[in-house]
Amino acid sequence: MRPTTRLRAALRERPLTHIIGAHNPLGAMLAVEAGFDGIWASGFELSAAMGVPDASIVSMTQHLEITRAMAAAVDAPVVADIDTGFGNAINVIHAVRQYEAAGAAAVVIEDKHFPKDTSLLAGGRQDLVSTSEFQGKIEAARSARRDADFVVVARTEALIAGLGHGEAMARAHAYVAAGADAVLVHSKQKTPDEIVAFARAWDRDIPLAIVPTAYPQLDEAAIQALRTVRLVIYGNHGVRAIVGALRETFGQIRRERGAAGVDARIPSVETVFEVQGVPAMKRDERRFLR
Ligand code: SPV
Ligand code: MG
Repeated sequence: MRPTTRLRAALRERPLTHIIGAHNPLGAMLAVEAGFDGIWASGFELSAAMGVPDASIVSMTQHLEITRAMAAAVDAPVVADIDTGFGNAINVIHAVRQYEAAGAAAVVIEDKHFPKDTSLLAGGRQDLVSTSEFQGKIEAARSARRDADFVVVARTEALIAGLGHGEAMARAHAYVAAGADAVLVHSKQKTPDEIVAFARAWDRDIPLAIVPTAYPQLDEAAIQALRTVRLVIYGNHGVRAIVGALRETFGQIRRERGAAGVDARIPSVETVFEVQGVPAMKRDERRFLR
């Protein structure tokens, strides 16, 4: 089954689909190995990996090529975080065609102005485009897709921008009217209250998606009990784990002036061989190298 069809069916039929952020094929492969249903091609993760803020600094081409590489590395659906769509509705048309051709199963487009600022930053610039302008972007995304199963997710940042439940709900309804296949509602509150209130009030047969980074206490059992949220995105746990692991290991090698202390506690070179597909290459060598 195509990843687009698989994702669409999962959102329709399964109580909860869970995906996690990655910014390279290795991360995508480890996510699938861990049992995730798909990959979140996170703009925040890739920006951090490139050493720059998540503020429309990484180009569409850079994000597109990483998305393509991840989609080629795993069978699981890749959900592309395309921020604002890199401009207006015309940029969205171009982006959707490119991401679909790159093997993404879905795009998530958010209703902030381009250039954007990252959502979880205290005091970040969170200015939204008008509801009508964003409806045009969703309609443009729908019209640009070639595979009817390619999923277009509309993301509202109304709660992030502090505009409140009413505005978030009005925008979500407007985005569904424009043809969104799902609505991502994001929050940076440290408690899940505003997301829970939104999910309980949601009365459309269109799945909600959430990113429970700021409120991790809302676990999957609680999310599933809400019934209206059918996609959970773990946004940035991979890159945060990497920052911690690299600091710890690099620091220890410098402090101890040698690698003996870290050697036993970090994965072996053989483990990395396994992950990067060396056993399959060896089988191919035996078969094909004459
Ligand atoms: C990302 O992972 O790039 C996201 C989620 O968009 S967040 O960083 O929480 O905005
Ligand atoms: Mg993002």
